[in-house]
Amino acid sequence: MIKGCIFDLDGVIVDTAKYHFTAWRRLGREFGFELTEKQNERLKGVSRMGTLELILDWAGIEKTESEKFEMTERKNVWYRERILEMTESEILEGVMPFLEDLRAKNIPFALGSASKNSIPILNQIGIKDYFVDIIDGNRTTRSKPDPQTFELGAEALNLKPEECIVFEDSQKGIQAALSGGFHAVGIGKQEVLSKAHLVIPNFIGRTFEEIVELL
Ligand code: B16
Ligand code: MG
Repeated sequence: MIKGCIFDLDGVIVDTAKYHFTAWRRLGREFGFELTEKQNERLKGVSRMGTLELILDWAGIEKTESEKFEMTERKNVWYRERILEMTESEILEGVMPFLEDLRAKNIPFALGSASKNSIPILNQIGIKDYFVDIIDGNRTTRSKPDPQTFELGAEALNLKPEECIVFEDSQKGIQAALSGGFHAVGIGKQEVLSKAHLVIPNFIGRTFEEIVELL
Protein backbone atom coordinates (compact mmCIF):
# COMPACT_ATOMS: atom_id res chain seq x y z
CA MET A 1 0.00 0.00 0.00
CA ILE A 2 1.32 3.45 -0.91
CA LYS A 3 1.43 5.75 2.11
CA GLY A 4 3.85 8.60 1.26
CA CYS A 5 5.65 10.58 -1.44
CA ILE A 6 9.16 11.86 -2.12
CA PHE A 7 9.62 14.80 -4.47
CA ASP A 8 12.69 15.76 -6.45
CA LEU A 9 13.06 19.56 -6.58
CA ASP A 10 14.62 20.83 -9.83
CA GLY A 11 12.31 19.93 -12.70
CA VAL A 12 9.50 18.64 -10.47
CA ILE A 13 8.57 21.51 -8.16
CA VAL A 14 10.41 24.36 -9.90
CA ASP A 15 12.23 24.76 -13.19
CA THR A 16 15.66 25.75 -11.92
CA ALA A 17 17.37 23.76 -14.71
CA LYS A 18 17.29 26.94 -16.79
CA TYR A 19 19.24 28.85 -14.11
CA HIS A 20 21.78 26.03 -13.77
CA PHE A 21 22.15 26.11 -17.57
CA THR A 22 22.80 29.87 -17.72
CA ALA A 23 25.42 29.67 -14.95
CA TRP A 24 27.22 26.61 -16.37
CA ARG A 25 27.23 28.14 -19.86
CA ARG A 26 28.76 31.32 -18.42
CA LEU A 27 31.49 29.25 -16.77
CA GLY A 28 32.09 27.21 -19.94
CA ARG A 29 32.50 30.35 -22.03
CA GLU A 30 35.46 31.32 -19.85
CA PHE A 31 37.37 28.41 -21.38
CA GLY A 32 35.81 28.69 -24.84
CA PHE A 33 33.18 25.97 -24.41
CA GLU A 34 29.57 26.57 -25.47
CA LEU A 35 27.22 24.34 -23.48
CA THR A 36 24.16 23.27 -25.51
CA GLU A 37 20.56 22.73 -24.36
CA LYS A 38 20.91 19.09 -25.37
CA GLN A 39 23.99 18.62 -23.18
CA ASN A 40 22.12 20.36 -20.37
CA GLU A 41 19.50 17.59 -20.48
CA ARG A 42 22.21 15.14 -19.45
CA LEU A 43 23.10 17.30 -16.46
CA LYS A 44 19.69 16.98 -14.80
CA GLY A 45 19.94 15.32 -11.39
CA VAL A 46 23.77 15.23 -11.55
CA SER A 47 25.66 16.68 -8.55
CA ARG A 48 27.48 20.02 -8.82
CA MET A 49 30.98 18.53 -9.05
CA GLY A 50 29.73 15.71 -11.28
CA THR A 51 28.32 18.35 -13.64
CA LEU A 52 31.60 20.27 -13.83
CA GLU A 53 33.50 17.06 -14.51
CA LEU A 54 31.17 16.22 -17.39
CA ILE A 55 31.51 19.69 -18.89
CA LEU A 56 35.32 19.62 -18.61
CA ASP A 57 35.29 16.20 -20.22
CA TRP A 58 33.14 17.45 -23.14
CA ALA A 59 35.47 20.43 -23.51
CA GLY A 60 38.55 18.19 -23.37
CA ILE A 61 40.03 20.18 -20.49
CA GLU A 62 41.80 19.01 -17.34
CA LYS A 63 41.84 20.93 -14.06
CA THR A 64 43.27 20.26 -10.62
CA GLU A 65 40.98 19.46 -7.70
CA SER A 66 41.42 22.94 -6.21
CA GLU A 67 40.73 24.62 -9.57
CA LYS A 68 37.60 22.51 -9.95
CA PHE A 69 36.45 23.45 -6.46
CA GLU A 70 36.97 27.15 -7.20
CA MET A 71 35.01 26.81 -10.48
CA THR A 72 32.02 25.13 -8.82
CA GLU A 73 32.01 27.78 -6.08
CA ARG A 74 31.98 30.56 -8.67
CA LYS A 75 29.19 28.95 -10.66
CA ASN A 76 27.22 28.57 -7.45
CA VAL A 77 27.54 32.29 -6.65
CA TRP A 78 25.93 33.13 -10.03
CA TYR A 79 23.26 30.47 -9.56
CA ARG A 80 22.43 31.69 -6.05
CA GLU A 81 22.10 35.28 -7.21
CA ARG A 82 19.33 34.10 -9.51
CA ILE A 83 17.54 31.74 -7.14
CA LEU A 84 17.43 34.39 -4.43
CA GLU A 85 15.15 36.32 -6.80
CA MET A 86 12.68 33.44 -7.10
CA THR A 87 9.12 33.83 -5.86
CA GLU A 88 6.21 31.46 -5.29
CA SER A 89 4.98 32.29 -8.80
CA GLU A 90 7.74 29.95 -10.05
CA ILE A 91 6.21 26.84 -8.49
CA LEU A 92 5.28 24.67 -11.48
CA GLU A 93 1.61 24.61 -12.40
CA GLY A 94 -0.40 21.92 -10.62
CA VAL A 95 2.16 21.35 -7.85
CA MET A 96 0.45 23.38 -5.11
CA PRO A 97 -3.00 21.77 -5.52
CA PHE A 98 -1.30 18.35 -5.51
CA LEU A 99 0.64 19.11 -2.30
CA GLU A 100 -2.53 20.50 -0.70
CA ASP A 101 -4.37 17.32 -1.72
CA LEU A 102 -1.70 15.23 0.07
CA ARG A 103 -1.91 17.43 3.16
CA ALA A 104 -5.70 17.21 3.28
CA LYS A 105 -5.41 13.41 3.17
CA ASN A 106 -2.57 13.23 5.73
CA ILE A 107 -0.21 11.62 3.21
CA PRO A 108 3.30 12.56 4.42
CA PHE A 109 5.93 13.73 1.95
CA ALA A 110 9.64 14.57 1.90
CA LEU A 111 12.05 16.23 -0.50
CA GLY A 112 14.72 14.12 -2.24
CA SER A 113 17.02 16.39 -4.22
CA ALA A 114 20.67 16.38 -5.31
CA SER A 115 20.84 20.14 -4.83
CA LYS A 116 22.74 21.78 -1.98
CA ASN A 117 20.57 24.85 -2.55
CA SER A 118 17.23 23.22 -1.84
CA ILE A 119 16.57 25.09 1.43
CA PRO A 120 17.06 28.60 0.01
CA ILE A 121 14.90 27.63 -2.99
CA LEU A 122 12.10 26.23 -0.78
CA ASN A 123 12.30 29.33 1.41
CA GLN A 124 12.03 31.61 -1.62
CA ILE A 125 8.93 29.81 -2.89
CA GLY A 126 7.46 29.55 0.62
CA ILE A 127 6.87 25.79 0.96
CA LYS A 128 9.76 24.57 3.11
CA ASP A 129 7.49 23.69 6.03
CA TYR A 130 5.26 21.50 3.88
CA PHE A 131 7.89 18.73 3.92
CA VAL A 132 8.34 16.24 6.76
CA ASP A 133 12.06 16.34 5.98
CA ILE A 134 14.41 17.72 3.35
CA ILE A 135 16.94 15.24 2.03
CA ASP A 136 19.33 17.04 -0.28
CA GLY A 137 22.94 17.15 -1.45
CA ASN A 138 24.04 18.41 1.97
CA ARG A 139 22.86 15.20 3.62
CA THR A 140 23.83 12.51 1.15
CA THR A 141 27.17 10.90 0.40
CA ARG A 142 26.13 9.08 -2.77
CA SER A 143 24.57 10.77 -5.81
CA LYS A 144 21.65 9.57 -7.93
CA PRO A 145 21.45 6.95 -9.56
CA ASP A 146 22.37 5.60 -6.11
CA PRO A 147 19.08 5.33 -4.16
CA GLN A 148 20.51 6.85 -0.94
CA THR A 149 18.61 10.17 -1.31
CA PHE A 150 15.27 8.38 -1.50
CA GLU A 151 16.17 5.79 1.13
CA LEU A 152 16.81 8.61 3.60
CA GLY A 153 13.50 10.16 2.49
CA ALA A 154 11.61 6.94 3.20
CA GLU A 155 13.33 6.67 6.59
CA ALA A 156 12.25 10.22 7.44
CA LEU A 157 8.67 9.30 6.55
CA ASN A 158 9.00 6.10 8.56
CA LEU A 159 7.95 4.10 5.51
CA LYS A 160 9.41 1.33 3.39
CA PRO A 161 10.47 2.09 -0.21
CA GLU A 162 7.56 0.08 -1.60
CA GLU A 163 5.20 2.31 0.40
CA CYS A 164 6.47 5.50 -1.30
CA ILE A 165 6.12 7.16 -4.68
CA VAL A 166 9.16 9.05 -5.97
CA PHE A 167 8.45 11.92 -8.40
CA GLU A 168 11.46 12.62 -10.64
CA ASP A 169 12.25 14.47 -13.87
CA SER A 170 15.68 12.94 -14.56
CA GLN A 171 16.71 9.53 -15.89
CA LYS A 172 19.25 9.20 -13.08
CA GLY A 173 16.58 9.92 -10.51
CA ILE A 174 14.22 7.33 -12.00
CA GLN A 175 17.06 4.81 -11.99
CA ALA A 176 17.73 5.64 -8.31
CA ALA A 177 14.06 5.16 -7.40
CA LEU A 178 13.83 1.85 -9.26
CA SER A 179 17.01 0.43 -7.78
CA GLY A 180 15.81 1.37 -4.28
CA GLY A 181 12.49 -0.45 -4.78
CA PHE A 182 10.29 2.68 -4.93
CA HIS A 183 7.32 3.40 -7.17
CA ALA A 184 8.80 5.74 -9.78
CA VAL A 185 6.71 8.44 -11.43
CA GLY A 186 8.44 10.45 -14.16
CA ILE A 187 7.51 14.09 -14.62
CA GLY A 188 8.19 14.98 -18.24
CA LYS A 189 8.32 13.12 -21.52
CA GLN A 190 7.54 9.41 -21.95
CA GLU A 191 10.42 8.96 -24.42
CA VAL A 192 12.96 10.37 -21.95
CA LEU A 193 11.63 8.66 -18.80
CA SER A 194 10.37 5.40 -20.32
CA LYS A 195 11.83 3.27 -17.49
CA ALA A 196 9.51 4.86 -14.90
CA HIS A 197 6.40 2.96 -13.75
CA LEU A 198 4.32 5.90 -14.91
CA VAL A 199 5.11 9.16 -16.74
CA ILE A 200 2.93 12.28 -16.52
CA PRO A 201 3.77 15.64 -18.14
CA ASN A 202 2.99 17.61 -14.95
CA PHE A 203 0.72 17.63 -11.88
CA ILE A 204 -2.10 19.66 -13.40
CA GLY A 205 -5.47 18.19 -12.35
CA ARG A 206 -3.91 15.13 -10.68
CA THR A 207 -4.90 13.61 -7.35
CA PHE A 208 -3.00 11.15 -5.15
CA GLU A 209 -5.63 8.39 -5.66
CA GLU A 210 -5.52 8.79 -9.42
CA ILE A 211 -1.74 8.39 -9.52
CA VAL A 212 -1.87 5.35 -7.19
CA GLU A 213 -4.50 3.76 -9.43
CA LEU A 214 -2.41 4.33 -12.55
CA LEU A 215 0.67 2.68 -11.03
P1 B16 B 1 23.37 22.42 -6.62
P2 B16 B 1 17.43 17.81 -8.29
C1 B16 B 1 19.84 18.74 -9.06
O1 B16 B 1 18.62 18.91 -8.39
C2 B16 B 1 19.80 19.36 -10.44
O2 B16 B 1 18.90 18.65 -11.27
C3 B16 B 1 21.17 19.34 -11.06
O3 B16 B 1 21.15 19.96 -12.32
C4 B16 B 1 22.17 20.06 -10.12
O4 B16 B 1 23.49 20.02 -10.64
C5 B16 B 1 22.12 19.38 -8.76
O5 B16 B 1 20.81 19.43 -8.25
C6 B16 B 1 23.05 20.05 -7.77
O6 B16 B 1 22.58 21.34 -7.51
O7 B16 B 1 24.49 22.96 -7.43
O8 B16 B 1 22.29 23.42 -6.31
O9 B16 B 1 23.86 21.69 -5.39
O10 B16 B 1 16.89 17.66 -9.68
O11 B16 B 1 18.04 16.54 -7.73
O12 B16 B 1 16.44 18.47 -7.35
MG1 MG C 1 15.36 17.02 -11.00
